[in-house]
Amino acid sequence: MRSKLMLILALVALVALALACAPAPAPTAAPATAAPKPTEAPKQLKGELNLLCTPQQIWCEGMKKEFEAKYPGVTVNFVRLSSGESLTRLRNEKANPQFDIWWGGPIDSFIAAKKEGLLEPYKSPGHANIIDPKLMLDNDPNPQWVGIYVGSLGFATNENYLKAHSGFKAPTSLDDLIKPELKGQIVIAHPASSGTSYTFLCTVLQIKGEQAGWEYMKKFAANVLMWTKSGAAPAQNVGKGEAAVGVVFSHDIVAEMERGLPLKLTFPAEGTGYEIGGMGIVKGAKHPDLAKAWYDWALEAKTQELGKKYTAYQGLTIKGAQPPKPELLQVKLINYNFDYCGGNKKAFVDKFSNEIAAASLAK
Ligand code: S7P
Repeated sequence: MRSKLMLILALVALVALALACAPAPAPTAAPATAAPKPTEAPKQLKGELNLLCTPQQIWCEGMKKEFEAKYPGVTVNFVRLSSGESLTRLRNEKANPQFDIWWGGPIDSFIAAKKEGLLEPYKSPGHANIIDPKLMLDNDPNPQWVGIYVGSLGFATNENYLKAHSGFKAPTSLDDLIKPELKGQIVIAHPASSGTSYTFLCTVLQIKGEQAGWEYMKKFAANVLMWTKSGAAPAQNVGKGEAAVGVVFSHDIVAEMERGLPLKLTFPAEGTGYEIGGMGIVKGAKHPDLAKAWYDWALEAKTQELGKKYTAYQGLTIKGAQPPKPELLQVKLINYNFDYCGGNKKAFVDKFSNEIAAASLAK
């Protein structure tokens, strides 16, 4: 699976390069009755779309503006919530849904949402353009979620901490994170609120096996200074020098490095966990036509390429879309089992909250 994903991403990058270098086709006269381009906005689309947005605020704001520019009759109201919070919100609003579409955040939570009957099936024409439908699309005849990006977990280490501690090296394995020298020096989000942190938890359980994995998490928790709400926040905490190491999606670490924070990015040599960022229409959405319009639009190559404008550097899921930083997926990935992690999300989060975080927070 891992090597297949890397091969696919490499092929996509090659095709994109070939297309970029190809000579422009000779212009041809447009037929008098040319059909409108598929991306052209249907004039009748009007109303308010209520978007549950899980990626970073800057990207949510950017995509709202982009969609409103394409559909001038539509206003997008969005709330940015982390993955776990989003799931709780959808669960609590099941009888009277306030959101039309959920865009972004690892698909583990979408798989969990589907299991609870919180999503609506939708067969988008855009599904035909998914790079790897087996991996990136709900394999149900009536799919309820689709992948819109791909991202790998990394470690962010403060460069100044490295300079000041000559014997200390940036972590390159899970076991480096549980060394005594990192006591009180790690920041990560809480897996109950954050999809990033849940990806880390489920990565540990898969690499180590459940029993050893939970033992590992106890030792890991002893080194954690702070459990944040949002998954990307630890890159800022570490960049500001509040702790030595953060566990964050690598594209979020790179975005903070570009904003000038002194961070070093490393990966666990045994392989790292990764996310497929998801999207799904909320069951009982009050504006289903607008939700479908967003869904279709989000599966266009040009839309996916907008991410980099808003410092979102994930890999992309649509054929022909040029990934902004393909190197972030050229790392050793584990064979992450999304069904296992999505199906067990509630049980694993509850176990973590009751047995590990409670003890860690009581310190
Ligand atoms: O947009 C960046 C990103 O890291 O945000 C999502 C993240 O999981 C959402 O935050 P939480 O961890 O707080 O749930 C990722 O899907 C995405 O790549």
